[in-house]
Amino acid sequence: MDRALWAEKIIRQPHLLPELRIAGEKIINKERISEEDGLILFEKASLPFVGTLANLVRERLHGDITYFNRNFHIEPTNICVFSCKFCSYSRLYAHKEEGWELSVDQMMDIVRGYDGRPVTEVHIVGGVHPKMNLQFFADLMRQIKAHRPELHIKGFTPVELDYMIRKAKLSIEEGMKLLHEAGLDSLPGGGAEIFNPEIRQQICDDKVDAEGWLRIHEVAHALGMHTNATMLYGHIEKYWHRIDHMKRLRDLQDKTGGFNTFIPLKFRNSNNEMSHVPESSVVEDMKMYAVARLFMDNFSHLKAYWPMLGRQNAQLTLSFGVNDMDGTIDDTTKIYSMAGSEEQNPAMNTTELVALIQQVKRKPIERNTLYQVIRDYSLEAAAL
Ligand code: V47
Ligand code: SF4
Repeated sequence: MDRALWAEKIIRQPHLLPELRIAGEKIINKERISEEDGLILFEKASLPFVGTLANLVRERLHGDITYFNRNFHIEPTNICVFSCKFCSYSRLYAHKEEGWELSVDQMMDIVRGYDGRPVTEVHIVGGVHPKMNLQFFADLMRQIKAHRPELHIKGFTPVELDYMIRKAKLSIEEGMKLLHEAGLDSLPGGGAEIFNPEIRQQICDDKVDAEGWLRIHEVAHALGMHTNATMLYGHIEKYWHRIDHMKRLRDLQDKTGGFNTFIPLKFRNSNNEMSHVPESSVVEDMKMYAVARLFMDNFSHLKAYWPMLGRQNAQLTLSFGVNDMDGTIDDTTKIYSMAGSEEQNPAMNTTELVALIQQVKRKPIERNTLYQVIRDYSLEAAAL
């Protein structure tokens, strides 16, 4: 059956709560849903209800296209001055013998290790090390660009940026301009967690707050950079905290249009101070993606980060609003394996990513960081 008819049918089913029908009608009519609608969808809608609508929106925007890229990560250090309770990865400076600290030369060796390989993006994120300052990272980026100018540098969360820019005694505008000129092309979505102070104070009270996070992204957008946004869900937050978080992002996107993609990040509970908090079920995960697709109407892309979700569940999200699978990763990140993800050595080659996407009848497209098409694998299916 045609997707739109299917959606029509699901909102016309007998005994449906009137509030759900109203929210569903808005979505079918391409109207924006309110915070109240979003909350009702989380609280009262069944998974098939939100899934059908999210799939409709996904296919309206992208058809069957599912993007991925060829990327690798550099994690300069896991030493961190902050102590987020959900973090399984960081070590305090006082215990620095348990962590790692890479020099610029060591990180350049990682970059050179990709010489001759068709990666398009390096993702640089780590802990907030008190001795790795803004000049250190500006030097790193200048060296990367001197070596491989076309490699897109997506790096640093507002947590790292706020710390290094303040320490350099620069304004956010000055610091971001300097880093952009040194080679920083875009920002990843990390550090957002849950914006609402009621939760933020309980899970990460000492790092940059919501206003600081949003301000840094706004400044980046003003400089012409694109950025991503995340939300760490499935721990002690309530549904309304998720809506509040997404609303703040939607408002900034209305203002700047600078966000590329939204990435809900599922809380994983191994080896951290929140290990007593159970992880969310797969039904909850799919609902999260579906409601995100419906609420974030001004975000073009919704990404499932497979190293955190596991590749099977990431594949499932492609029926719940997701149109982007991140990238090849090449076993270069430890954040999620240390937090208990089933992906202990996250790496997928393009053949595996393409197969994962095609197995659920979607169309794999390799993109660059800015979603320009590099290769359409659906045109060469027979060759795979
Ligand atoms: O901000 C840390 C999260 C984020 C845990 O922009 C955890 O393309 C779950 O933001 N369970 C950093 N999540 C990673 C990140 C990211 C990853 C991939 C792609 C992009 C992108 C951004 O990781 C942190 C935090 O929210 N995180 N610990 C944990 N135990
Ligand atoms: Fe540090 Fe980031 Fe871990 Fe928080 S999540 S402790 S800021 S590395």
